Amino acid sequence: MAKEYKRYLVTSALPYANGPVHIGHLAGVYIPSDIYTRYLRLKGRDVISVCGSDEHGVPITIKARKEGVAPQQIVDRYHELIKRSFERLGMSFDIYSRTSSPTHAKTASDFFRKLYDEGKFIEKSSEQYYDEQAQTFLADRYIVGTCPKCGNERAYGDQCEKCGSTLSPDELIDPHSAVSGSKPVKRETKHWYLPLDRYEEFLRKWILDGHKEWKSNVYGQCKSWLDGGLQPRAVSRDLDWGIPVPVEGAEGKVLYVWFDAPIGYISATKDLTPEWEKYWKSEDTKLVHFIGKDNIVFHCIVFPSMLEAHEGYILPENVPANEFLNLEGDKISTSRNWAVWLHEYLDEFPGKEDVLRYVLCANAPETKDNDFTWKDFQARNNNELVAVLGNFVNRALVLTKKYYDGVVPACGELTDYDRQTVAELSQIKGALEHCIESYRFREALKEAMNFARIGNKYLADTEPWKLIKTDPARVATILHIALQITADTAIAIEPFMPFSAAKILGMLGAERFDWERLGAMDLVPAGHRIGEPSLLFEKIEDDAIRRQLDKLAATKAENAAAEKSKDIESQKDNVTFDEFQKMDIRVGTVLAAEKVAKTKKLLKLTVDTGIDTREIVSGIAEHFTPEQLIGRQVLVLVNLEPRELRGIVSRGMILMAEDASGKLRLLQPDEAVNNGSLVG
Ligand code: B3M
Ligand code: ZN
Repeated sequence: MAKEYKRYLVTSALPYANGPVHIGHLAGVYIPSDIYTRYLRLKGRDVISVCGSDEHGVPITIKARKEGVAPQQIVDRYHELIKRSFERLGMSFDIYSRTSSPTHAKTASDFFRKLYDEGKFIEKSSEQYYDEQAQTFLADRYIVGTCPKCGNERAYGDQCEKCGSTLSPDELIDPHSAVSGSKPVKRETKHWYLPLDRYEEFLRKWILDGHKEWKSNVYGQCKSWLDGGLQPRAVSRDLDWGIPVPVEGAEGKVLYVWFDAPIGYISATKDLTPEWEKYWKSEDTKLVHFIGKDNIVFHCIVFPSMLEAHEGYILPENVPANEFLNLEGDKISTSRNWAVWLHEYLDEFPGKEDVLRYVLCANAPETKDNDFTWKDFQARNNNELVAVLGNFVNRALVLTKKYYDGVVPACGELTDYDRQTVAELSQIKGALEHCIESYRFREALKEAMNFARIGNKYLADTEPWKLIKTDPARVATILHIALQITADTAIAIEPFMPFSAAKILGMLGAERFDWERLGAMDLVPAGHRIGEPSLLFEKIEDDAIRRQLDKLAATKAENAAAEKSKDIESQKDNVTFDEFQKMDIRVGTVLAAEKVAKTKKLLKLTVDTGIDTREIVSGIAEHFTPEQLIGRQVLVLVNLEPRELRGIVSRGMILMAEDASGKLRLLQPDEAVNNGSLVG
């Protein structure tokens, strides 16, 4: 028997205030969160929904540096834009706060200080990368280099966006500063670490034993994190933007953004209600975190360990993280401007907030990554919203207006078909509630739409517009029933499409209906006068979609041009002839080649360099098959320091050039020469 909760606390991932919100954020986090919250309110539950801007962290400071402004200006700009966009889309948070607020600063530093005073941190000095030009330590996104897992040359010090691996700066190959581009040096610095390894047992018990019901993508990721063994994680950074570490001698150090941000849920609740502890510290509260899959480790491993260490807080009952939404077959990317930005959508499709809510719910990446296409957006609007929901509501209202001057007709004798239809409708509420309460919002939306689907079929099967001449009494019954189904539709779609639900209520001349009456057939009594019918949805024409596709094509072209200009690197500093002489480049022949297991980009080559036969690992698997390379002569930098890649000692580098399309090309003598021939 599911536990009964007195109240609900719903959190939604705090969007970084370094850019606008896009459809990936909405489909992954905010639409499901809003559906769930609206539903709980309609059920009369005591529920609060908190969100806010995540305003610290390196991405914000990098953007501020790029624009030559203070970080506060960046977060002020985007906090307002995000907050306003959410409001326009009908996101019904009870509070949309921000982590640069005074309440948050105090809450986060008090939280840290309690763990510090109770000795819950490990204090450790270590060598960290430091940029002598910019005079700053290089944490997270401040340092870039080659990903050891996939060869991506633009991996960050904390994460590789290409393969999704979590990295540490020391793992990067050829690290350099994202601030000045210079090669960093190592410098000693002290930080505080949360010893996650000490919480492994607690986490195993709480998640792996206690929450087998969690979505498999979430449970699976937690299991692999735990099976991989947890390491102590630094919870402070050498940065001048963030919440100062509240410890003597910690000048120039701030809380790590992923330590401070989740505490933002608590500070937002404090700003919302003086009774915040009722929500955060009582076992009668059900806490649910809505997030995207890249945030699972922070919400299921790190934050719960912090709460456990602090004591007194409840833990999330569920974390129904969604996977990622792609756009026209490509990963959504803020940096590449490959996105549909919410504020632009709202400007370009005025009055179509519910269309976006509907499509992003119907297509939500609930169990696997999914793809948003403008064609599908248009099809769902035209074939589902216009042709089913809009058409049904419009016919029920217009025919009532036409035949009864807008007064709801009395219901006569029911036929078997009427009774069968009413019975079918009475099944939907239970199915709809079960889907929402198990976070399956795509299926829930289909259930909600069944009222309109069945209503549409009911009118098509009974054809009142034909009967009106021969059997007006029957038409009165049909339209009486159709109007009840219209009212049921307004109730059912409110969590998903609140704007359309309100419009239907207005056209019915009704205030609102109690959710528990969903499926009833006596919502709009005979004699009641309905309002003026109007179209709920309008068709989206091809030219509107063409404009969006042209916009994306222009973005793609800009990115390609930027890539090209980025790739024509400016000339490096001059070198002396003696320095050049140090490079030992030879002609060699590839004797064997094979893919490196569990990587997408790496090949292991066996090369006869004329000096010896050696193994060289090269990030060219996406450009060449092993078969294409065997027997080919190549240019090899043979005196490059050996380095270990995926357990293979690579001794040298194969020289390549990238063509205009970005494909790598071999460099080789135009005629066969002896292996070992010097290149100079
Ligand atoms: N700011 C959003 C992200 O990783 C991140 C969420 C914080 S929730 C506490 O996209
Ligand atoms: Zn990678």
